[in-house]
Order: sequence, then structure tokens, then C-alpha cells
Amino acid sequence: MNILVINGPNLNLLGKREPEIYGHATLQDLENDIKAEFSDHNFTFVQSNHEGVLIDWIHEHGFKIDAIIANFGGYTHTSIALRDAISAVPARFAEVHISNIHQREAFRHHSYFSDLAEKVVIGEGLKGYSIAVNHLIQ
Ligand code: CA2
Repeated sequence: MNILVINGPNLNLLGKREPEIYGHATLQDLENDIKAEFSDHNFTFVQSNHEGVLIDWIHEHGFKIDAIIANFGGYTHTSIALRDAISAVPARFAEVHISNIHQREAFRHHSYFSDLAEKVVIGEGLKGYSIAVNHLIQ
């Protein structure tokens, strides 16, 4: 399968800040681990802090690839525009959150994406991305 893995705002800080919430591994570690674990599949990893850039990537890849795994970070709770982009493309979709958003502040409890996702993984740390891949490839 061809899978696009999208990480949104502030996730470039993974492994560098707030390890008590997000752990010690970096985004590069995540990419290396996923590519090694699922070497029969093809992954493109992207990260941006900018909503429009994320939308452009969804448009660019979402008609060509099999699936998108996304952690839209804080945009999870705010972005109708990103939701519309995910709705507009035929790629399958899985949502991942490293932390358990339901055990955090109330403003994190709602996701604009969960009802579009065929799989939602919450609170499993970086293993959540691997769980999402396993779901998609089965
Ligand atoms: O738990 C998740 O994966 C989140 O999507 C992470 C977002 C947060 O706004 C969501 O509510 C839940 C924040 C990403 C920030 O990532 C950081 C990583 C390391 C250090 C600081 C921030």
C-alpha cells in the first residue's frame, strides 16, 4: 500500500519538549520505525505547522495514494477546512493521537475528524501509528 502519514502543528517538537506527555522519540524515529516495521509498504511522511500546507498535501496525494494516517495536532479540534479536505479525497483515512485527548482539557475532547475515520487510535503513544497501519493493511 501507499500511505501518507501527516503530522500537524508542533509535532516537529516530538522528543524535544514535554516528554511526559509525548515521549522521548522524535518524528524521525517514528518514520524509521514505521518504515522498518512495514517494509512491504510505501510511506510518505510529512509535517507542517501550517493549515494550508496540510490541505495542499491532502489534495496532492489524496487522489493517488491508498490511505492517509493523520495526527492533525491542535487543528483536530478547530479545523473545518482540513476536515473538508479529508472528506474530498478518496484515500482511506485513519486518525491518531499520541495522548489520550479524552483525559485532557475539555477543548481537546472533540475531533472534527473522528466520524470520517475508519480507525481512530488515541492514547497509545507513537505505537498508535503502527496500530493504524496494521488496521489499514489487513
Ligand atoms: O495527542 C496528540 O497526538 C495531539 O494531537 C497532540 C497535539 C494536541 O494539540 C492534541 O490535542 C492532541 C499537540 C501536538 C504538540 O506536540 C508536541 C510534541 C512535543 C512537544 C510539544 C508539543
